[in-house]
Amino acid sequence: MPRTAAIARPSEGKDQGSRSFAEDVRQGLGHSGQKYVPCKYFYDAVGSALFEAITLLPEYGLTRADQRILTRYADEIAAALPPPLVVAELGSGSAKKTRTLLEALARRQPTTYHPIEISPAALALAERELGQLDGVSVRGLEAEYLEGLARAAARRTSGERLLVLFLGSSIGNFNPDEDGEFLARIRQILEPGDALLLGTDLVKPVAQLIQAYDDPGGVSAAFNMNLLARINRELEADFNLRQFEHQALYDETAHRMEMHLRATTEQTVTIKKAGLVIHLRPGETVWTESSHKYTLADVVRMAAATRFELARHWRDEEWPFAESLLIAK
Ligand code: AVJ
Repeated sequence: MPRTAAIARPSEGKDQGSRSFAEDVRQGLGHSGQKYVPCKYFYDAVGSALFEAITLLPEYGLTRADQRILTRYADEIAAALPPPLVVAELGSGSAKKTRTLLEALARRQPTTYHPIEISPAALALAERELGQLDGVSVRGLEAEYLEGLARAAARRTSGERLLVLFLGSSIGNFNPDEDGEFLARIRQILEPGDALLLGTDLVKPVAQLIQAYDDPGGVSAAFNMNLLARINRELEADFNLRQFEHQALYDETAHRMEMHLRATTEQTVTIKKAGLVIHLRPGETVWTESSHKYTLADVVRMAAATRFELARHWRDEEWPFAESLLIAK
């Protein structure tokens, strides 16, 4: 779906697969207002490894909460979904947290699992992580979310239902409206009776969120900063990383964590392969990620607006997080 060039926010961007890294950087950094880069570009081999490290941080409780729900309720989730079932996961990453659910499904009958990833490094991890499981055949798809999902849907045989996993609150990377729009586009690919298991990080105290996105050891900072390093490597740019700092802030009105890279000095940067020269004022930021936080009411509203029925949900209390099972109507 076309988005206007005037959007001065870093859209999640994962479905603009037709546009290249150079073109997206050219648009986002060449923007006359707030500069931005779509967050999907975090995930090169270095960025994917740094994200895996973030998931291990004591301050970043999100992944463990997601994992606890999937482990604790794997059998309940499976019981809500009649076989035969094919599983497709949007942005599987290493797929570590998907294991227990696949095991629960495969105990009933052999299950095909399609991890969908733009990062070949992450896809290789997923294949290694789950390729050995009894009763699970892993068929990875290196693709953007919706393109991969369409391919997974096309491969199923008649009678098989599709279970789409969109875990880890990656939906939070979309701007408001775009999240519902994205669910609607998933729904278009699905048949009635197919399902979507949607992970959403819930609103929680600001101090807890800031720690999670700005851990004292600097792993989140390195993850964010790697985006500039990647632009240097792949687009022949000359960002001096030492003249930037990581910034994580919470917009209380929008329920949104934001990550920025803040120029500490005035500077001029050339990004050769994007055909771009930019000037940054001291204190000016490049907006690199939005991570929206939800209430259950938000999930109910999104489901209702997109021809899904919210069948069940499970919550983690230690780190407020919800897993919602949506059935296509
Ligand atoms: C993978 C998008 C869910 O927003 O929490 C972690 C990515 N960014 N630390 C998130 C991320 C900074 C993460 N998601």
